[in-house]
Amino acid sequence: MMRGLFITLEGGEGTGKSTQVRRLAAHLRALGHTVVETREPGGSPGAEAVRHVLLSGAAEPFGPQAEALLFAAARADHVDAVIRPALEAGHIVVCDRFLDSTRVYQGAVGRVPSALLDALEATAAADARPDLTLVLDVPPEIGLARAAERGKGALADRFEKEGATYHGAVRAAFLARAGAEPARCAVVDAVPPADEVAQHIARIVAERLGIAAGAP
Ligand code: Z5A
Repeated sequence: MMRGLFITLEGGEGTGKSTQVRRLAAHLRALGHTVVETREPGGSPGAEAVRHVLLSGAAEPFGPQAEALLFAAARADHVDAVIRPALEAGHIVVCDRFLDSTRVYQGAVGRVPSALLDALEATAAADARPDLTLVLDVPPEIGLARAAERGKGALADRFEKEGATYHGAVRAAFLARAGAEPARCAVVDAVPPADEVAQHIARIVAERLGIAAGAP
């Protein structure tokens, strides 16, 4: 049985997930918890190798279904090597993207059938399910401008290079998932400055998970 807490941050490009994963982890550590910060695709040596294949665009010609299989392969390694051991040790895991990203990018936008995604999820994640998912929301033009500013000079990756229509569909699909699972998900307005967003997230985590100083 898993004893820790599993928090995921989701949302489109440049919504500030990585920034807020760091802030939330620091906040929880300051409260005395042991926190594992991680990300997808990646988070374990095997999954980081698959990340490179996915974000370089090497798998794109094979289509969204093949990409879904690769995201699942990376996830299986990440869950086995990092997430499950941390939860079993009673730690808090804060993860930048997880199952909802597959449902949005490969499912809602890539049109991979949900029966296949159900099967991949059962195999790759099994019982490692988020206790709380924070869906960071910004209009795509703001997110893309932030990502462009951060990555100035670098080539856009497989997903960054998609246009505004694509990123609008991603945003709508994340909001739909949050609306369908309100007990697990909370939508966070991620337009305000990062400090404000971090405070909002800390309040949600306290309210939803009852996390205070001491044990999670
Ligand atoms: N993907 C998938 O298709 N299926 C899956 O199952 C999974 C993933 C797991 C991973 O890309 C891609 O894989 C992803 C979906 C797909 N592609 N997309 N799009 P990634 O890991 O390389 O990138 P990302 O997850 O999209 O994150 P990101 O673009 O790197 O952005 P972010 O983490 O959300 O934001 P950030 O790095 O924290 O902030 C971006 C910039 O904005 C930075 O300069 C910050 O200083 C700034 N920032 C942050 N917050 C603020 C606020 N509040 N105000 C102003 N500026 C801010």
